[in-house]
Amino acid sequence: MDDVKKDGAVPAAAKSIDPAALEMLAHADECGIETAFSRADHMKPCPIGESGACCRICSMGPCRLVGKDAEEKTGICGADMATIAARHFARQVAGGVAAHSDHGRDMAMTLRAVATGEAAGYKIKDEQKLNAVAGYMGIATAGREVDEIALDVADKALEQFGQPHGEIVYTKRATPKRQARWRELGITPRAIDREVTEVMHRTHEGVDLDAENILRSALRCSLADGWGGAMLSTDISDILFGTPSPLSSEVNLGVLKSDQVNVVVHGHEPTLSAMLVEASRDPELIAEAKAAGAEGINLAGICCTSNEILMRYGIPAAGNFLHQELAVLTGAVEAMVVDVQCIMQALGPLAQRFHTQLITTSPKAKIPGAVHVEFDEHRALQTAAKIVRMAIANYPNRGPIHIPDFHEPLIAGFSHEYLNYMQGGFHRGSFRPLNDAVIAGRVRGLAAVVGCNNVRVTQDEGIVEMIKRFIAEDVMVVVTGCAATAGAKAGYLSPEILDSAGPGLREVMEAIGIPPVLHLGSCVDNSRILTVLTQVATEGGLGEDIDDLPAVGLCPEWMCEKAIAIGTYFAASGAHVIFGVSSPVKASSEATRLMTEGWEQLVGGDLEFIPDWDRMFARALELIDAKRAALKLPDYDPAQFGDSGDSPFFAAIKSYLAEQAAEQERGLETVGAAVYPLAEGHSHGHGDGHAHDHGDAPDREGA
Ligand code: BF8
Ligand code: SF4
Repeated sequence: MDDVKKDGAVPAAAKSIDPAALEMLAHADECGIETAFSRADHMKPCPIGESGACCRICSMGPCRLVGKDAEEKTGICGADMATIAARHFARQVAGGVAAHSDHGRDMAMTLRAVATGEAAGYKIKDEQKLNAVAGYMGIATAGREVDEIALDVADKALEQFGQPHGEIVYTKRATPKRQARWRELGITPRAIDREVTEVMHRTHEGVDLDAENILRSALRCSLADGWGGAMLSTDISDILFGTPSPLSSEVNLGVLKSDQVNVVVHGHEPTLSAMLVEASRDPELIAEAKAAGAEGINLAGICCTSNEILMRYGIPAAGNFLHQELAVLTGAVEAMVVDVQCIMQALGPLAQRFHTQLITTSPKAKIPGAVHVEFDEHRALQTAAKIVRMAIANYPNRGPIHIPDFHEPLIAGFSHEYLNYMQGGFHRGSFRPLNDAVIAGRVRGLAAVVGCNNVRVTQDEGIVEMIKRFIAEDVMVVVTGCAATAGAKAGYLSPEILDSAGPGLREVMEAIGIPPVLHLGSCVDNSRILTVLTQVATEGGLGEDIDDLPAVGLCPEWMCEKAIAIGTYFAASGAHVIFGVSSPVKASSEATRLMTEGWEQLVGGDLEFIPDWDRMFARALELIDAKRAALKLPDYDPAQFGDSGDSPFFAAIKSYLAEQAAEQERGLETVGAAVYPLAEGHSHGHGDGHAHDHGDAPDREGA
């Protein structure tokens, strides 16, 4: 943000590193239309609220502690800066946990409806995952019907929200050391709703007034997300829609089609978007689209619902959070279908300036200017078909369109299960090759680059900078959420990117057969990262727990409360976490100290805020190398590994993609196909009902 002009406006070129976004922002200017990017020029963040120095918990305030001696001041009730900042932070955690976990609850309700035969259109697509989840929950599987097991799993999942006694069952999936530490500190989460409620209670006026204690409750609450709501969400989505395995697709606004009915799904839950996948492939509806003058129906996604259907069906991603308005601005979107979270109210008035129908679908989320078509899992397919028909009927209303011609190929669809499989085969899954590579120093460490876009920083810049620098330094990267989309738009999720990886990382990724940047899914799928890190920690040779690992979590462009909840549960699970943008507790040196040194002592992980990309990256490497030193691993030395050249494996992917590009030139649809060399022999279905065992031709159906 060094580029802010005197009038507060950010120069156009500094708004995004994505050429598609810049083209659309210029187009918006020509049309005289505002976007979040231009509104941010006229709306500076309030420095008091931004730094955590504003308390509006009761109506004697709002109390704002400002000035040089702000940290010596108190609010009217006597609350000091540390309490005020910690209280606000804890409420952000609770907000994020509530959002993710309510999503998880909806998934459990859908699973229950499927198990009882009330949700036509859905089915259990991954029985293996169902059995694994039943195992974690202590539910018997031997000799039982799938629906019986699924009903018990759904009920057990729902119990996690409000059980009166005990601990959240998935906390048992953490290392024994971690579980013991949580118990000792009294931060093992008990029930999801209870932890959210308790934070809201403690941070009510006049309850918990000790910043350390407030932040401890935030740790506990966040764990109810990471090892509760989010993890349940991921698992149940895998059960219902299939555990992801690699497939190819495309990303950016150029995936919208000038001659097709474009339906864009935006939001978070896969229940609706997965049904829209089915509807958009329905021959009857495709015929109706053709009758309306279109060549077909094109489904694309924004935000995390996009990640859900990208990971399992290869549906292309139109973009991340800051692309939502830009998609409508193309004039080519017949329907934008939204459910919950990260949906800007601005879409309402914006859609009205185009022919785009904005369709809200959740009873929890309505928007002025939108049409509401309520979705419920009992009539899912009919609702999806109705929505697609609305889009088709809208196609003739199109005005001029402007679709920027930017679309990048990408590989997505990595899951914990798939990584296990790649490293040990289907029956002897393992993380041994990766652990050995880290121990030897071929792979310097692991980094998760996750989270949002935020209009206060150049779109995608921090995310892409971190990914680029990490892989060049032989750090393996996993990505989720809008960060994954950012990385993909910049080309970092394409196999070509192996050429940008350091020599050690390159050699190992070729040997294991995975790219250096792995798309693990949506934001609830950050729980996959917890599972991966736990397995790396228990595999042997890298300590015993997550806080022993040379690993960091980064959220360069965080925007919402969910990101804060995620950062906090990673810290509570032992990871060092660095966020960008600005610190919501900056005003309090005490709260800042508690969340860094304080949490490191308590849980081995911490949460820092470093807005500068160079400093963020330097700090991340420092943390990785310090863990390597503590484990007495050899120093990382890039010179000791040579160029390995292309493995036959990657050569196969490259020729596959080249072939796809050629087919695309010939006008054939190729996105959404299984990445064959990667998926070969892997027996998980893609959730689209087409398992592709052993060496079939790539699955082109539905593409
Ligand atoms: O849950 S990364 S902007 S879309 S909050 Fe929202 Fe942030 Fe995107 Fe996904 Ni996650
Ligand atoms: Fe002010 Fe205390 Fe009320 Fe907060 S709770 S607004 S600090 S009086």
